Amino acid sequence: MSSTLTVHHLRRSQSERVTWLCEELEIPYKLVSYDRDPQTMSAPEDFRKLHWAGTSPIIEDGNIVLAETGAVFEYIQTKYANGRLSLPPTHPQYADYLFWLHRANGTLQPGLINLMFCRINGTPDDDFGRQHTQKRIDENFQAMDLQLSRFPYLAGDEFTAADCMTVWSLTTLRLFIPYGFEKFPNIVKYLERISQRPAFKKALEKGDPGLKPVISVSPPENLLV
Ligand SMILES: N[C@@H](CCC(=O)N[C@@H](CS)C(=O)NCC(=O)O)C(=O)O
Repeated sequence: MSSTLTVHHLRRSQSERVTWLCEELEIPYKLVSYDRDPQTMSAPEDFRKLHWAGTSPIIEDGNIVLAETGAVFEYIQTKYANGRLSLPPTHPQYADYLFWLHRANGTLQPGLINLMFCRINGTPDDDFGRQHTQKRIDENFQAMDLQLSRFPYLAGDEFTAADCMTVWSLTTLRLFIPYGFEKFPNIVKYLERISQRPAFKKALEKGDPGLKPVISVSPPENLLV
């Protein structure tokens, strides 16, 4: 298959999900990588000027420039995947597929980022907003662990884009906010399985050379913020 797709990848960021998706789909793409500003951890100016959103991921395809992971996934899946890595509405696990595909960016990511800022700002543990967000995240991990005790992947028996969408929040994001999975053995086993996938390894090698997948039970020690 030919493609004119360029993935603009900010290292140590959630655009890891897009390079991984492309590797799983075996789509040809051009990868352009950028480093975060070491002081602010923001995207550099040459990345920010690609799209007003200035956030990673950003893709280019012909004269289209697109940001926002959910939109980028839908674009790639619709234009280049021909149904691969998604489940059709007739599939018995279609609803699970949709739920976990959207749960990652709709609830999990915003919650975890909120907790990251609480930590950076020194928000007290008993702050109402912090407690509320923590409860949501704990419930999410519990539900995810239960699902993964029944099935090998989030949508069920098949590996799908819902896995590509979610794993970053369970791995590399932990370099920014330390949380462990001591209470969630099925998430840990799932991450071990995922880390063995050739496309996952390839995406990390290409986009974030030297980054060891953060799949440990306990939080990583060398945080980036
Ligand atoms: N909801 C957005 C969030 C994107 C986002 O915040 N990306 C972070 C990287 S993990 C970013 O670009 N940070 C650098 C910056 O804001 O300068 C998406 O899924 O694309």
